[in-house]
Amino acid sequence: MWNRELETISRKDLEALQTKKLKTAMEAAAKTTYYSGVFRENGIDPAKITTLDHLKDLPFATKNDLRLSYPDGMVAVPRSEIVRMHASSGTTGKSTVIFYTMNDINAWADLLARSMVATGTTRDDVFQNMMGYGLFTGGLGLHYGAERLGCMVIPSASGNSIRQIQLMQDFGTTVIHITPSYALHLVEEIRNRGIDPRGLKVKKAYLGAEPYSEATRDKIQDQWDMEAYNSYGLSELNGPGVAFDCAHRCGMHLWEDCYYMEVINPETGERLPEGEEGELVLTHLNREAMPMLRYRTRDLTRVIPEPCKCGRTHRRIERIKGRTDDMFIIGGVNVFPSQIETVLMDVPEVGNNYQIVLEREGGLDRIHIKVELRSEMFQGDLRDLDRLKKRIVEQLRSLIVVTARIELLEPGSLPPSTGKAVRVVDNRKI
Ligand code: DLL
Repeated sequence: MWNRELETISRKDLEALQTKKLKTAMEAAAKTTYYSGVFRENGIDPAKITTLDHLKDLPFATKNDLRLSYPDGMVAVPRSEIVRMHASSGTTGKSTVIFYTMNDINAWADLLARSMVATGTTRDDVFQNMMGYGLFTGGLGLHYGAERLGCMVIPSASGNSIRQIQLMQDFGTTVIHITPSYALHLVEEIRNRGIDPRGLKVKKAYLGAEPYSEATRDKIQDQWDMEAYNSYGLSELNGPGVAFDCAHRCGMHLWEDCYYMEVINPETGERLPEGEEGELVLTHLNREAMPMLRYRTRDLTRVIPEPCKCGRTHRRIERIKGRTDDMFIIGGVNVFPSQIETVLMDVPEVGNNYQIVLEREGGLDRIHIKVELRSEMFQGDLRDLDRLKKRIVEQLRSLIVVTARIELLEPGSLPPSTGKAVRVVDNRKI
């Protein structure tokens, strides 16, 4: 284990540690514009926090609160203390931006080194990091963890399959970090080049950043002849390293010395008994730059109450079952249908109805948008339609970072909406 004392801490001592840390976290939060307002409105005094139960009086924080607090309404330290920022993928910038102090980066790297060790990775491994290094947290998050552990890191980032394959072959990569959809695609690319993926040295994959099923994990493991470990995290709570499979691969240990978890009924907001499925709510227990208390992740899961065979006392959560909002993840990019709608409705030629269809082709996610145009558009030149299509594709690419296939339709072509419109049809088998 990376830190045996912390990873096998008794539940009683863990609770005492969490309580102590919660008090500090709330005192830090009080320095932010956002939380000082929330505390004042709800009559909360961080100095009086003596049990974890006190957290119940605090309203939940949401992605929208982060957006409204942009850029620094949730920041608790002076700008000179901040050493890095990240932003959630697939957004236009003015949304969820996360800041870190040097201590935050160190604590985060430590959690990832701990997670990697839990899967059996050692300093002898060659770690190829195929996650985005841009504003996304996936790349740098694991990068620093792997370096801390002492692996040789290949910071290859996502995409460019030919180079990925070459790197794996030339440097004998043993562990990869990759989205499940890219793992499915890359294995095809490897086979297309006449290479047997099972002959490569890759023995482990860390899969995360998007939902996938147990069947997909099995398929990936089988095609690559390796072990796949589930990794969960979200930008608002640092990024990856919130919860990670251990060597037993039977649910992800949520690192409870750093994150306090609650599972709530998404309709009523009430806390559910342990083991019941609901929405995960997380409190970061030791972040300096950007304290985050009772954050509604919108992710559905349940706590596995039984102890794990590995001996770690931090409870496990099950694979994420879905979300309580309409966000979907396409090729690792988080997209809200409303973002697409905003782009479409900004185009004067666009009519009233549209549909987003998600497909998986050759292991890659594709987004296909069917758009009804206003009737007068069909009296003009075909070239105009072509130009319009290109304009919509460009707008979507620059504003939401997705490349969509656009199909322009005459009015009335799509099923009319009677009640709640079905805007997204997900044909991917995930
Ligand atoms: O996806 C952080 C991350 C990077 C996690 C690399 C794991 C590996 P965001 O872009 O903010 O951050 O997206 C967070 O992605 O709320 C979930 O809905 C989804 N998600 C992340 N990991 C998993 C997983 C990163 N293992 C959102 N299974 C989260 C299912 C996942 N969904």
